[in-house]
Parts: sequence; structure tokens; C-alpha cells
Amino acid sequence: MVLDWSPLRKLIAECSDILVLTHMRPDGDAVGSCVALALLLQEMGCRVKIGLDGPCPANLQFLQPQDFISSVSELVVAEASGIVVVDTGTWNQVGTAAPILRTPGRKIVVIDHHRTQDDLGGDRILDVTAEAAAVLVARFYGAVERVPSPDAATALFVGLASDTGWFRHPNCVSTSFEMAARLMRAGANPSAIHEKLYSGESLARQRVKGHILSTMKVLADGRVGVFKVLQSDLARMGANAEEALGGMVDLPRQVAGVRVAVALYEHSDGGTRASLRSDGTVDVATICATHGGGGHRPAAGCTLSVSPDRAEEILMADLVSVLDQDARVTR
Ligand SMILES: [Mn+2]
Repeated sequence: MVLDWSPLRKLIAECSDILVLTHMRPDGDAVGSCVALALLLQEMGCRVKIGLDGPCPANLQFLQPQDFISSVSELVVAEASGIVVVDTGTWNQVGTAAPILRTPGRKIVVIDHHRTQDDLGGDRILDVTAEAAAVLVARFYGAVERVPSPDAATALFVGLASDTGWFRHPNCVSTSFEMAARLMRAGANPSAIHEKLYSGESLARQRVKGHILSTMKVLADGRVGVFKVLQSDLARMGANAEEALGGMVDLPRQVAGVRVAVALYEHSDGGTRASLRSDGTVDVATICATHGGGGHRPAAGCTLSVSPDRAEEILMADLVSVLDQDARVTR
């Protein structure tokens, strides 16, 4: 898909101070894309800050340079005349950055690959076929004829590898490997990156994994794997929600026959954060959209203001209806 980069070029030309924002609970693609874009904008002569909703996850802090990154609440926002939002395009994902986006007089550009989009008040550079936001940032490097520095190549690789599940999810395409090869030539070291991202896991995280594996259920004739993590579980295991839960939703899909994985996390306010993954045949984004969430066909999420037990009933009803319809069509 050919993208028109002119809104971003215009923003760079007009704004000397740029703020880069992304979604809440930032993952590898969010932080990697932000860092790679910030490095490029700096190279192009802009002053840049990255604003995260909350702290940068510990395993992504190696992406540095840390002085780019602050939490949104600490930012002196008045200085930034331009804002680039990366890896999301919806109000419910920008978290504490929403008031900044609503402040009049800012130029805003959204760079995203999610299907669910709101009007954030600016221009949108969107490619829903891209496997990661990092793919789009890498294409912008190409559009301005610059090669990523080793730090930027590392950040882009983290984004690409994170959103493709290290090149094994259905969104991984031949050009994902071509991009990976280019990034390696530019200085990214996959083996070192994998080590930094995934080794050094806390004991609490291993305990959460053990809890999930020993309590998950397989429902709907073996087609859906579900697990729940309650606040009391986290307290018992000494685990912090942000760091202990990332990536766990993939676990039920490792069971033979499971086409959809559902992870249900109890919020401290009693509501439930649901994260869904499918093998690509089931469109979980549409299901999540009916509950105010969204995402991609094989990976989406939503928040329900009910208990995890009730959320399970609601989502299972949705999924069984889609899976049964699907079974009738293919039969
Ligand atoms: Mn992404």
C-alpha cells in the first residue's frame, strides 16, 4: 500500500518541537516505533519527546535513549506544537494523553496499522495491512531517504518482532523478513534483542504463567481457551499487573485445537480487561468492537464493566455464535 507521507513532512517542516505519543500499556511495537521515530525526527532537526502513559516497561528500557521518554503526567506539553500518535488511533487507547490531544492549536498526525480508528483531530497515515507500526516508521525512513542508526534499527526490530510474535503470527509476510534483514544490516542484533526482551523475567511472572497454565479452561468443543487473572491472584503471587501479564494471552493457543484464546484480567475497580487472539480465521476485532474495544482481525481487546466470570459468559456467547456460524459455512 502506497502511503502519502505529506502530513508528517508538513508537521516536521512547521513544528520544531514534537511530542510522540502511543497507546496505554505500551508494548514492543509502541515503544520501538516511538523511539525509532523520535531518533529520526531528531536527526531531521526537531526537538522530540516521547510521552508514555505510565512508566516504560522494564524489558523495553534498553531501547533508550531514556531522556526521550517521560510519562505523560511529567511532560511540559506547552512546548510541543506538533504531536505524532503512533500505533493507535482511538481515544480509549491514548489514556492520560487525551487532554494533550484535545488542546487546541496542535498539529496532529496519526501513524497506525489498527482497523479501529477515531478522529483524534489530525491527519491519519494508516495501513491496516502493515504487520506493525514499526513497519510504517521504517517506510518513513525510506521516504526521507535515511538509513536507521543501529539504535533505531534495534527499536524498529523490537516493534516488528513483537507484533509478529517473532515472525510466527498470521500477519507475518515475506516482506517482514526483508525488513528484518535490512534492520540487521543496519545494526539490529535479533539474538541480543530477544535476550533483553525475554530473559531476566521475574519470579512473579513465572508464577503468573504457572497460575494461568494450571487454571485455564478449554471450552466450546476445544475451540476456545480461556484464563482469568484476578486481583487476588496477583496479590498472592506478588505480581504487578503491567509486567506480569504481557504476552500471556498466547498461552492457550498452544493447546491443540484451540482457535481463539481469551485472557480476562480483573481491574482494581472490578471491571475486566479482555484480550483475544485467534488463529486468523476468527475476526476477534469485530467481537471486541461490539464491546467498545478493537484491534486487528487476529488480535484485539476490550474492557467490560463486569466481573471476569460475567465477561467470560458474554464473550463465550459471542465466540460460540461466530464459531458455529463458521462451522456451518465450511461444512
Ligand atoms: Mn502495533
